[in-house]
Amino acid sequence: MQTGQSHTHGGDRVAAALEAQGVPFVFTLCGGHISPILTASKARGIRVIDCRDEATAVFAADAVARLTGIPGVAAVTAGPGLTNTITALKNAQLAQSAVVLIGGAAPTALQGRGALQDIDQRPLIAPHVKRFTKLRRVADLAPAVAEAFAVAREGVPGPVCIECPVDLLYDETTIRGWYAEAAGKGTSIVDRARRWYLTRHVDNMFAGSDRRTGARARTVHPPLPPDARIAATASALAKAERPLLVIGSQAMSLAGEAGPIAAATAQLGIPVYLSGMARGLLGREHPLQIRHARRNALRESDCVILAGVPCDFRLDYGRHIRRAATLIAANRSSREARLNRRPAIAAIGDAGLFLERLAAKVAHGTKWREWTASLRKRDLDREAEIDAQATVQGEHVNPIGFFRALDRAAGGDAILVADGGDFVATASYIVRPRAPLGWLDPGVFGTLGVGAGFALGAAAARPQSEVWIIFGDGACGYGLVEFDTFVRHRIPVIAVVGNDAAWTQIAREQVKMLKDDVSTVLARTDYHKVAEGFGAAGILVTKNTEVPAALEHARGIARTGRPVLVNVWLDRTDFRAGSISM
Ligand SMILES: Cc1ncc(C[n+]2csc(CCOP(=O)(O)OP(=O)(O)O)c2C)c(N)n1
Repeated sequence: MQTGQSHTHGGDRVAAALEAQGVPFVFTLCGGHISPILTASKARGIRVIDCRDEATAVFAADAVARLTGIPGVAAVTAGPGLTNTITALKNAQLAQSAVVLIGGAAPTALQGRGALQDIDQRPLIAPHVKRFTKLRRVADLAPAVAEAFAVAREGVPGPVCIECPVDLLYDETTIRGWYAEAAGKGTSIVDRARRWYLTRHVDNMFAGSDRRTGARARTVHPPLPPDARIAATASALAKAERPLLVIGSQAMSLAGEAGPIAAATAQLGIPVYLSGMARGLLGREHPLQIRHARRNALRESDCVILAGVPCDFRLDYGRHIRRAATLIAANRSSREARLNRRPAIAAIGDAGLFLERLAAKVAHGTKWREWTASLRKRDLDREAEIDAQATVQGEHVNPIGFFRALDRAAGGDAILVADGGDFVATASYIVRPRAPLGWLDPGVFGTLGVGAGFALGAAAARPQSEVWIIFGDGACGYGLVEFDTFVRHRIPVIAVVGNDAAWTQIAREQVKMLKDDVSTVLARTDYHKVAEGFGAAGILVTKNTEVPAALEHARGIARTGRPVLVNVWLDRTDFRAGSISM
C-alpha cells in the first residue's frame, strides 16, 4: 500500500510502515539509538511494551507471530541490545517464526570509528535471520520495513532484521545540525575537506526523502502443495490399512486457517498425533486424537503422513517409521521434508493447506475404525496408569496429580506456555490444550527462558485468554524479572513454578551416569515472594490438598488484571525416568 504521507523524522517513517502493516504492538527495551521509533510508534497508537531483557522482546514477538500468523515486532538498541537477542532470534529461526527485529546502530559516519556500542552487527545477526538489511538512506526505511514483513512470512517463515542507524531516525534539521557541529568552522584544507565530505554524506542520507512515497507492501501467498502430490497421497490412503497422521508446528503457519485445518483433519478420519503448536488443534478430546505410545503406532502404521513435522530428534530421526510404510511429507521446506528419511511423496508447500486440500479429495470417514479403536484402547490403558500415579501421596505435591488438577482448572480459552525440563515434559503428557494455538513451547532449539516473553506476547495477542506459564524452577530464573513488566503493563499471567530445588532433567541422567550432581542443585527458593516484590501476587503450595483451591485462587487474581505466581513444592517422581535430553 501507498502511505503517501509526510513524516517528522525517520523514526516516524518506520512507525508509519509498521502501522501500514497493521502492527498493534512493538516489544522493546529502550536505547538512545531507537528512541524516535518508539516515540513515533506510541504517537501512532501502536502499543509499546517495554520489557527487562531484549531476549524477552524477541520471544514476545515470536509468540505474536505464532498465534496470529502476522509477524511480531521487536525493537532493540545497537550493540549489546542486538547481541542480547541472539538466542531468541535463533529460537525463532529454528521454530520458523516470522519475527521482524528492528535494531539500532551507530551514526552512519561514525561506524568503525569507535562510537558508542558500535560493532559490525551483520556477522553476528545475519546467520540467525532470513535477511539482514543495513540501511544507509532515510528514503529506504519504510520500504525496508514493508519488505521485511514479506520476507519473514514467505516460504519457510523466519526472523528478519533491519539495522537502522540513529542518524536516519531524527529529523533532517537536527541531523544537519549535528553534522555541521562535527564538521566545525575551521578554515584549514583538512577542515574544509571534512566539511565537504560530511555535507555530501548527509545529502546522500536524505536523498529522495522528500518524495511523498510510502512503503509498498508485497502480497505474500502461502506456497500451495502441488495437486499431483495431493492426488498421489489420496491414492496411497485408498490402499492403506493403518494410516497415521502426525501434525506439527509448521502446519499452523497460517494461524488464521486453524479452524479449517481442524475441520479437514477431523474429516480425514485418520488417527492423529499432534505436536508442538498443533497441540490443541482438535480441542481437548477428539476420537481421532491419540496421545500416547507414538513410537509403537509409527512402527505399526503402513502409511505415515507427516504434516509440517521433520524427522528430527522429536520423531527419533524417523527411525520408528517402517521402511515398508508409505511415507508422505508435507512441508514448506524441501530440506525438512527429506530430513533423515526420504518420503515416497514429498508435497512441498503449506502443510495446513495440504490437509485442507487432501480432505476435499478423501472422505474415508470410518474406514479405519478398528485401527483407530486399537490405538485408543492403548491410550485409555495408559491414562488409567497415569491416574494411578497421580494419586500417590508423598511429603509435598505430586507433579502428575498437579497437572491433572491444572487440566481441570484452566479456562476453555487458556494458552499454556511451557518453559522447563521434566516439569514441562510431564505437563505435555498430561495437560490437554483446549483449542488450536493453545500451547506454546520453544520448539526444536529447546531454549530455556522462553516463558516470560512468550506469555507477554500471548497475552498481548489474545487479551481475552487466560495465559498460564508452566515453569521449571530452573527455567523461571531467566524470566522472573519480567514480573515487573507484567505488573507495569497489567498482563495477568498465571505462572506455576514446579519447585523441586533442582535442574532435574539434567540431574536425573548426570547423577545416574556420572554419580555427581554438581551444578544441578537449586534451593527451595521463595519464588512467590520474588513475584510479590515486583507487585504481583504470590501463592505457596506445599501439599496436594492445597492445589485445587490455589489454582482457583490464582485464576481469580488474574481475572482482576493482576499477575500471579504459584510456587509449587514438588515431590520427586520417577515418571520421567529413562528419558534423556540430547
Ligand atoms: C538456555 C538453556 N540452557 C540450558 C539448557 C539445558 N537444560 C535442559 S533441561 C534443563 C533443566 C531444567 O530444569 P528446570 O527448569 O528446573 O525443570 P525441571 O527439569 O527441574 O523440571 C537444562 C538446564 C537448555 N535447554 N537451555
